Amino acid sequence: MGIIKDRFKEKGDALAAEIKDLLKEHGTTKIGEVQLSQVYQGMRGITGLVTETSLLDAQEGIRFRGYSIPELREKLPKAEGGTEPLPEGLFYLMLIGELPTEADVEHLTGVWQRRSHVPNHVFATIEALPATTHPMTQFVVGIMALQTESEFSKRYAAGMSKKDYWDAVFDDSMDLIARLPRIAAYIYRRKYKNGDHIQPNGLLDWAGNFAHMMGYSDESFKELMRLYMVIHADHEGGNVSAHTTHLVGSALSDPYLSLAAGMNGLAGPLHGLANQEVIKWIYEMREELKTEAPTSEQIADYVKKTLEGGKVVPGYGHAVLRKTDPRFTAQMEFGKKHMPDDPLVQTVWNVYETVPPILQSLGKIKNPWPNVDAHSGALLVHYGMVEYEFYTVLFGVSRALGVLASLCWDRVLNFPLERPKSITTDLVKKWLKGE
Ligand code: AMX
Repeated sequence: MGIIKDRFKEKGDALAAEIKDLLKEHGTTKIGEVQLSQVYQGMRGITGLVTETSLLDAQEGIRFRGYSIPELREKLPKAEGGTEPLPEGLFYLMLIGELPTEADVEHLTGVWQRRSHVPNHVFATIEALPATTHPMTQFVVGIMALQTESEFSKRYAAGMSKKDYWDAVFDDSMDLIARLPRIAAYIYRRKYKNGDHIQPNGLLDWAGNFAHMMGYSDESFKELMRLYMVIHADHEGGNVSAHTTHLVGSALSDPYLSLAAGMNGLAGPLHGLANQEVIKWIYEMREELKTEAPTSEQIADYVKKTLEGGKVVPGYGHAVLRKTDPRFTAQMEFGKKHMPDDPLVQTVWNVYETVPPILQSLGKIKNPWPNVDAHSGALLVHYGMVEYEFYTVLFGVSRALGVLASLCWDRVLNFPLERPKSITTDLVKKWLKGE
């Protein structure tokens, strides 16, 4: 643990010094203009955040520290006998800014294994909720129950120096990441498998062990989890889950409080919940059409019906991206390799052929292409994980990697409390009248 923490601090101090110089020289440089419409329309296109872990290009998709998803699938270390990247490696890359060696990844696997113990009161708190409670609610309650373990809040109460904030946030982030798979798997087995829980396997990697604890022993499901945990981890800083975690963390709320806040945002249907909505939408379509393999014409009719009902087609569109999401493509490649004949997966591909031209023809949708959520559910169903309400929890476990790596950076760079200015429409009217 010491090694990675020291490396992080070294990188953090170096960048903090660079930023100081940069602001001294260029602090008053203008980097953009803001139009009134942007203020009213979700701040789209306004640059207002620094997030070091990843950067989104509207055409190319996400790059983590400069590496695209196909590059990561090639360059990051793999599990023995596997071909998909290990999420430990991606976390190392986001945190340190350099590709890890096999030894770095092995080290992180060991650190997370050693820190993965979840105290009993967390399970008892989850048990206090009705089993019917949405898995995302159970997940957030579990994270909040775990907040009793926060080093940051204990050290802050004891008068920790400002200089040490990063250190406590780092420790909390590592503990949280190590423990989340156990909490998530507990919720899964509680809600869907009669509370028949599976003990962790200390010989497995982080994602492999997560698959194991959920009850999936198939080697290719473990590979899917490794890929899934990598591609959902981060999508620069402005998305709801990343931005919320960062914002709440800026109040010096500890990583448990900050992550729980971000996860509440991920639970929204326009954000992380879209993956459950996609599979629900496909199931409803199959039921209505009474076929497992709807034709392109049938899909097109169903899409039109969805739109006429005033609903969005889930899994399509994006606030920033303007092309097919490379995270969709990575999952399509996984599907082509492991389950090319699966009818549900084929329906996802058929929807991909059919939906974009229809959305495009409406003229108002900025991105008619699929996002990450359009594919993930069908792959999970293939392995028997049909409980689609749970899918956003998987997304959340993965997203913790990115938002917590970023939170470590926020504190090592000493970012201040976030507090943008808001206005009233009355004030806008006065401005426009020149008052
Ligand atoms: N189906 C139908 N209409 C859509 C649409 C879709 N998939 N995507 C966008 N639109 C509509 C919007 O609702 C909006 O309509 P309005 O003007 O009548 O209100 C119009 O097209 C313009 O929207 P936009 O500028 O293209 O998108 P946005 O930045 O406002 O929203 C997003 C982006 C993702 C919320 C939107 O595309 C959407 O609702 N998609 C479906 C839900 C989804 O897949 N979300 C997951 C996103 C990825 C993630 O966070 N996991």
